Amino acid sequence: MKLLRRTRGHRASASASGLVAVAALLASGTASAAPDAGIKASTLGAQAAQSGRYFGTAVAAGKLGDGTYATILDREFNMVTPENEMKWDTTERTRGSFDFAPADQIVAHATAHGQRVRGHTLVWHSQLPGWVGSITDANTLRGVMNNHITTEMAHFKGKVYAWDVVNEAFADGSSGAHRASVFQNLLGDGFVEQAFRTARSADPAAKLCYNDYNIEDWNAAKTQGVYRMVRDFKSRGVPIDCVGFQAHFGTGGPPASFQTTLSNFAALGVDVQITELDIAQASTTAYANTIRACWNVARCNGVTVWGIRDSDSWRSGDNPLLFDRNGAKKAAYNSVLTTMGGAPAATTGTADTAALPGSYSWSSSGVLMSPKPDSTHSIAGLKDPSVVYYNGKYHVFASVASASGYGLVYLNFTDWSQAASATHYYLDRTPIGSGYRAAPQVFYFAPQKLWYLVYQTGNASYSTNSDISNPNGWSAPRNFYASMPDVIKQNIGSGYWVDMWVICDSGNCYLFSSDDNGHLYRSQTTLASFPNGFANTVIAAQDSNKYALFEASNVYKVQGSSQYLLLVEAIGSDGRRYFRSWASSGLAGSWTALAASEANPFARASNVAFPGGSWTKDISHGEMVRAGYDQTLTIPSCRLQYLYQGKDPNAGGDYNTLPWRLGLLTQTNSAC
Ligand code: 9MR
Repeated sequence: MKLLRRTRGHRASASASGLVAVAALLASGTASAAPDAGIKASTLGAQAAQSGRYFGTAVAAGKLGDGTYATILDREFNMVTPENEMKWDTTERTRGSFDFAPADQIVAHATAHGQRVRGHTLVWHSQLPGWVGSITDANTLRGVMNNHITTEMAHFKGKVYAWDVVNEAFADGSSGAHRASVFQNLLGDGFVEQAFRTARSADPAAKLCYNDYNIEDWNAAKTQGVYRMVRDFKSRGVPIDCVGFQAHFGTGGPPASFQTTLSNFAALGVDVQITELDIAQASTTAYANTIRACWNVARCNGVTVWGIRDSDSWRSGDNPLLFDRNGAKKAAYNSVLTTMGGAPAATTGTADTAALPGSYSWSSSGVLMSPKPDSTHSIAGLKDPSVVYYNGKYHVFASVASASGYGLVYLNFTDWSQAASATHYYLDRTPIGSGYRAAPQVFYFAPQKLWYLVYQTGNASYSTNSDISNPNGWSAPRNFYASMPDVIKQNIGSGYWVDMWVICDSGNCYLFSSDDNGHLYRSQTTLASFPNGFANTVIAAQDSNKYALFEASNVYKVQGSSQYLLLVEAIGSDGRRYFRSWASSGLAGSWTALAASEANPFARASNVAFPGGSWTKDISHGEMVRAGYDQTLTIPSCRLQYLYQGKDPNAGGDYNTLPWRLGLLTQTNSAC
């Protein structure tokens, strides 16, 4: 993003510079070798994702406020199962009166951190309120069961990836038959089929699973009973998508036949998952054998452990989990990670996690969004997009530029194919007001339950809103700083103070900005003080060639890893815009080159394919499509997408009147 009323473009001077200097970033190191295939991640979720799988955990709503617990949860796991909060005795304790508040808390946390949710469980004989158990009439029970399934699934529609529709319907022992329960006793074997059919109608997009324990041994009568039921369902078209194997194991771990069991079920045409894994005393071999059994079966698409620390376990006396009571990784953790193909992080200091590769290739869409001038807004360029996916929609904020200056616009749509037809809301008609407002960045600040829109006005400014989809809800601009920090005044030269960017970790928030003069600045405040208190402004990175470290910086947290990603827009030797990238293990840390040169860029016309026609040679100011939407700015570790501005390569003239349009890059060299 450029400053208002810039009259001079950069292309001539950039070409004159003739080359891009080798990065002279403060405290930079050497680029690590690009992993060419099979990246070794150092967290469970990121490594599972390398093979398209997930790694999940059971979560208790009451523990989300525990810092150690939440830190491990958000670092390691990309699927969560509410341990008790979606069960009948919580959600419908009295007939017809539903309480989803505890589960909503977990779902909100998961969504904000880019984690998917497994719904557990709709129909189960246990943790069932007394009033259901007292029903004596089949029709009443059928109605009650269907209503429970429909109401709960409707509430979480679009937010739950897979449901344990029925849990533990089969008896232990040698019968291979259903266990006694109020459902079985009044409705017979058919209650399971009824539940699955009702579930499919309630949320056709959710995966529907049957979940049980002691069905891991292929030779067990219970396993055979469940297998016959699934085979029968598949042969008659009863909707079932997956079978969950709880895997609550004794010290020896899984039975020898576990992999056979998983592959035999998968051969029926269902996905299989390990849904509640814990192993008494957590032997490394027992955990490795369990993971290997799943990884050897293509349709085994995820593992969930039943809790984080031993102290969180329902069988805590057995110390069955991957983290000890203090939250330290146990030997079993490293065993699981290496069995999946990952590499344990170094225990001390250094940038340990290589979640992202060292080189990139992309495919670009055509133009997805163009200016929509109206009677009071004549617009040349649509620029600087910020995007979050929230509540089933992409929400895009962007600059609109013209000879008369800069403003902001908002649009939303459900799918990229709908972007072109979205309505453009001009934010100068809201309390944000008119005048110089540009380069927006949007995120949800979870501690305050408020959306923030950060933008430049000459100062670094922000507005807040409780509803991202309501353009009129934004507050009037406020400034982060009383005035330009001294270090910027001293270094900005003839540049401009642009492109403010906020990102927070669990303790602090950081405000990055650029000066179009080769400096990236960083200020800091505490999470508790945000949005106030930004101070200690320092130069986070610099380059003696200002075009090599120009503007439009983005900083992200890589999901399931301890890696942060820095992108900075540069102007290449051909005068075209492109992005360079660096990684760090901390937001205030030093940045190590990732894909940071013109020859090995993060995103440049040279590593982007344009299947629909090459409409731009500039890959300029934009934002990654995030995995979540909160202040941690978490992005996925694979299949990255970047919304950017590009323009007709033949267009020229005053910078503010260039015909910028928005397009989407999708990573094509992802290992997963
Ligand atoms: O871990 C759960 C524990 O907190 C509850 O008290 C218990 C109540 O039955 O349920 C535990 O989770 C169970 C899961 O829902 C179904 N499979 C067996 C799990 C361990 O008992």
